Amino acid sequence: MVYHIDEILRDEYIDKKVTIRGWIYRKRRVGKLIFVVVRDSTNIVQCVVEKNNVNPDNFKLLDKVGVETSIIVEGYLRKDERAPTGYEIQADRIEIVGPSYNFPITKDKSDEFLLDNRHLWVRSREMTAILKIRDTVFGALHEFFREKGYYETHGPMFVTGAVEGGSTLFEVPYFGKKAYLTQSSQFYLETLIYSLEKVYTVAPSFRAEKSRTRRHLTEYWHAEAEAAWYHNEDMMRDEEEMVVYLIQRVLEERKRELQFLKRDLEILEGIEKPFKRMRYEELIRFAQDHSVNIQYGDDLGADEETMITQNFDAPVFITHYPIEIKPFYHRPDPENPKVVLCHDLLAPEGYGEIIGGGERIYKLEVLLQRMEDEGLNPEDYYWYVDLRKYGSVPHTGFGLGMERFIWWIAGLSHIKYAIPYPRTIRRTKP
Ligand code: NSS
Repeated sequence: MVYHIDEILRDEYIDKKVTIRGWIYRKRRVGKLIFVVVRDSTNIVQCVVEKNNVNPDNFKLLDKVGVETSIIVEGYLRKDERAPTGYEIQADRIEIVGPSYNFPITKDKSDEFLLDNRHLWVRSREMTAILKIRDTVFGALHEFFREKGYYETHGPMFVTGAVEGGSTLFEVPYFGKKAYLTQSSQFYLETLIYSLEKVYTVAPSFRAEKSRTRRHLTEYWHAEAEAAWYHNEDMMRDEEEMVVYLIQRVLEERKRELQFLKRDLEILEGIEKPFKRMRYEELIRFAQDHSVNIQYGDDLGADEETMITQNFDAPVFITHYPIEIKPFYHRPDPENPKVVLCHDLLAPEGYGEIIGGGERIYKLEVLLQRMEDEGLNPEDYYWYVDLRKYGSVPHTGFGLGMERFIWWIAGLSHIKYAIPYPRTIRRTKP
């Protein structure tokens, strides 16, 4: 019977006949023996192939081929403390399926080389661990929203206007006209709450970010939600519940992968709701007290986020940003219209912003005034303005950068490791 490696690494399979298939991870010849460590998507196992036990041609071929050769091995499972995962397969049949010679990825390759060969590097045990964590996060996100009564929906990727300011729009030719790649599905989700009330989407967002930081991609996966009748605090409660849920699911399902990546689990295990809330003005004072060079009215840059959140050991919500540094759609605080009812969630340990969200302006006159202040033409946003004319309601939403989240949870050094094929300012291949 064909098994996945992880299934058979247990005492009940000792002396049983098993077949596994995978790729050669390591190989070494000792006299009449070849030790091959085989990996599949689940784990690795050592196989010992003795010359006289298998077909002579296959033995010869096995001796010649290199790592990443695909192979089928049949044999008896034995316990062996010296083998990397505690067991060994004593082979009596091997089959080389697809040989591999001179696999380009060897030890000590540069980061640039690994990125150029990402199509091969995704096979590494590091990337495999990260991709499994990513899978769990995406799955758990859908579980969370569905359980909470949100409907999944979708906005278009070709759009004609900016959500988060014009400077990071990618322009694309569109049959003789201009279109842009979406920065956020928010405005479309806002239209859909009038049908479904609570909606979410997981979709790519595109940002022509010129900055080269550890936290910016030009294409990233964006989980966004929007809910009718919600105020800022209502949404923050859903978000902290979501973050705790995602962490809990990753800890349940992917502890082994986190350990493989040497993630400090104690911090993750200690994260519970409610998260601390801090107003922007408090954050600025906190930052100044911790020698960060920042003034009231400044937006947080990547360096400031790193320095500030190195002092945190749990996520913190920052609310009430000055109106000038947030996009036009944010609802001014009725108690102090110089600030808006928004929230960013900053992850601890130097990771920084993972969520941006807030309450939206729902009164027509206020929206038109804010658009005028920002020099925007309401005609470009006619459908967004329409929502304030026909039964407008208070509503709130947010966007979570999926790679930012995975970057933090997996404790990675750069966001580019959180996605199979990163797109950055200098990279569109492979
Ligand atoms: O610009 S955001 O802060 N907010 C929005 O786009 C809102 N329109 C979302 C909403 O309310 N529906 O981006 C949201 C999150 C941000 O906190 C990051 O986690 C992530 O999107 N983000 C990014 N991730 C990776 N790379 C880049 N360049 C990036 N930009 C934002």
